Amino acid sequence: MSFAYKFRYIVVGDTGVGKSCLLLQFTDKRFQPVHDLTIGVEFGQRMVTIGKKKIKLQIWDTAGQEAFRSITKSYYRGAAAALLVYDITRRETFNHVASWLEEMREQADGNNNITIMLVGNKSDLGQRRAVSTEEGEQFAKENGLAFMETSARTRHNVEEAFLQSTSMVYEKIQEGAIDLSKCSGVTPGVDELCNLDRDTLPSGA
Ligand SMILES: Nc1nc2c(ncn2[C@@H]2O[C@H](COP(=O)(O)OP(=O)(O)O)[C@@H](O)[C@H]2O)c(=O)[nH]1
Ligand SMILES: [Mg+2]
Repeated sequence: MSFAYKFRYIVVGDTGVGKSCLLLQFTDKRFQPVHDLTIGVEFGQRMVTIGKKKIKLQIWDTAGQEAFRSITKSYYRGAAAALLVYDITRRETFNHVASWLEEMREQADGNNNITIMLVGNKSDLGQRRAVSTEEGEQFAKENGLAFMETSARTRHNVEEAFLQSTSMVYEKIQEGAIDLSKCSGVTPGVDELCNLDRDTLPSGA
């Protein structure tokens, strides 16, 4: 199916916070109750519609590598958007958010325009909450991130987290704030290429 743009997404955060489950819920509308590092796929894909434009999201998962601190630079490179996930019931996963952010920005390779959404996952476990919504919001505000609390179990805000960040990337494209020739994580699709001036395209495109 044709699309206007393809956005490369990455999901980061401590092991066990629900990254693979968020991806599975978004692409497959399923929940995986057992934490199994080997279940992580390399990436999942889904088409969304923003305004009238079809946008293909290609979402990369760490596939368990985060547990061994062995995520490679190529994982971060050329990401249009990132979900930075912590678990609202485990304080230490929130404490590590700052170092994930630092790592992501270090590895971004001059792509300073990555859209980052801070995600407090497992909102269905409110009775075991160890990080307040306000703290999450505050951290996001101070660091220029979008913020949302989600549940990969109940699907609460899963769709919204992806759609809101996709809209943010799309707005940046509209404003000309994303340089498509750099490794921005945004690839124009055939739909969009047809609207561009053919003289400006590389030969063979
Ligand atoms: N209650 C609840 N459990 C969740 C949620 N998201 C993930 N889990 C559970 O948390 C564990 C780790 O999830 P997983 O996606 O493998 O974490 P990852 O290491 O960050 O990829 C699994 O047992 C999931 O079933 C959620 O929103 N609510
Ligand atoms: Mg995983």
